[in-house]
Amino acid sequence: MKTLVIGAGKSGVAAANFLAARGEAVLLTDSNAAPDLPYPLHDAVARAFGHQDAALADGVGMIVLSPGVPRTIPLLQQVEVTPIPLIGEIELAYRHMPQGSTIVAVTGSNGKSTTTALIGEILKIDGRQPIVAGNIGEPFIAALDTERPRTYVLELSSFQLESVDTFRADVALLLNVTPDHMDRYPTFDAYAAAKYRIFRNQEPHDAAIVNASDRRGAPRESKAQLRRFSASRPVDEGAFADAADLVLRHDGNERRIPRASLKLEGTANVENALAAWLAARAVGIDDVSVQIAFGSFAGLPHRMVPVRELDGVRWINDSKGTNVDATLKSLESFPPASVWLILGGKDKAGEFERMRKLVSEKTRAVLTIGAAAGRIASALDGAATIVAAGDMQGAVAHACEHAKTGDIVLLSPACASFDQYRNFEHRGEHFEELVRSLR
Ligand code: UMA
Repeated sequence: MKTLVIGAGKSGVAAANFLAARGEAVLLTDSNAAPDLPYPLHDAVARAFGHQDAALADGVGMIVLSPGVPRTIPLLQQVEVTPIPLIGEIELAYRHMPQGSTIVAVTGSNGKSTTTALIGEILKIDGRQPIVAGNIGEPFIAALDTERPRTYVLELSSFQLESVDTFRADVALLLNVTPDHMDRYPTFDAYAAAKYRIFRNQEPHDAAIVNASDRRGAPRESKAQLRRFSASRPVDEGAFADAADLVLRHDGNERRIPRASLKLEGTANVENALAAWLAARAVGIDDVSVQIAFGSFAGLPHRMVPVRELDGVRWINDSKGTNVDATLKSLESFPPASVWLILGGKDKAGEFERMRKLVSEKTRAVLTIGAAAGRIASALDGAATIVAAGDMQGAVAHACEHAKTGDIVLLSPACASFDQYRNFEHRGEHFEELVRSLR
């Protein structure tokens, strides 16, 4: 029986190619008649582009769903009554992963890409040759080594976690849960529940790493060993920051790494580093490798990247600030009344009202762009000067004309990018390009 793969983006094309290369019959569908295929498609993959009706499921033994495609699409509602198993690309890869492989899985509303990359860096320095994949870029199925056991560091989004089933992480990290993707989930609890699936199937020898300030912690039924991290208070079994040190406590032993050896800045990154250290410990990595990686890891593109200083104005690309909490964290680090903040993009039903206090304290003006501009303007009405800039070019031009020495122009849009861009990287690159061409 053939497999139906829904969505011809990175995950779908990688899944279809993987199955076709194994000689399995695959039908790949996309609602777009001419999807922009991210990789060349295997010749043996049948295509149904431009329509997604229930007839596509005829003679299908399994459905592989792309993370960006919600379960509410008519095709899936129609096949819901038939017992066709539905999985995601993460589950598919897991089922084909050689025995003896190790999975470190990272989720959270913010910080997951940085933490995933940092754990990858630590493992690399320790000589582990890890494979870093998932939401961070290359799909798990495309990165899978079917020949020999490897250590995988996977960034997993709530979308990807919705469709895992037998998947089990040796080490599962939940960094934080704050509202995001409220256009996809009916309630915050539904979104949080998807994130908690990262702890699914964990066994007593596995580790569950959670934020000590998250009142939910790990699920009550979890058998895994619980480790907590906190940037603000000591924890007994876990990692925390005190004045000058990062501290890890386990089984009555305590190890310290000077906080100053961490190259990344900001409280959010202290939490990410503590979580990464706990993950590294859980897979048997030496603390020396952790400290070296803390000192060398400079962060990822599109996250608080200083692009340029021009006439005393600093331009910063934080295009990865795709939800309200990410933008709030970024904004925190600047002096009062210094920031020209570019906000907007595809509206994910974010609660922009929660930004009123910090925006009124930190910004000179808010420059709105994209589809969410109207909602942002009404949510922040009276808290800041709002300029309807329309698009990125308009925002950059306005900031360039009005910003004075000592000001900061920050792109941290608190929205997804898909109304005007392919993804947040594309948006960040456009911003950097516009900023570099300023004279
Ligand atoms: N499509 C349909 N039917 C629909 C809706 C969409 O066929 O009803 C098609 C679209 O026309 C498009 C394809 O589905 O051709 C897109 O699939 P996708 O949105 O799942 O995107 P992929 O390219 O497969 O990328 C996905 C992740 N994207 C999303 O979850 C939205 C990527 O995360 C991830 O890097 C990649 O898999 C590899 O694992 C990006 C992301 O934005 C970075 N993630 C969100 C986030 O971080 O906030 C969750």
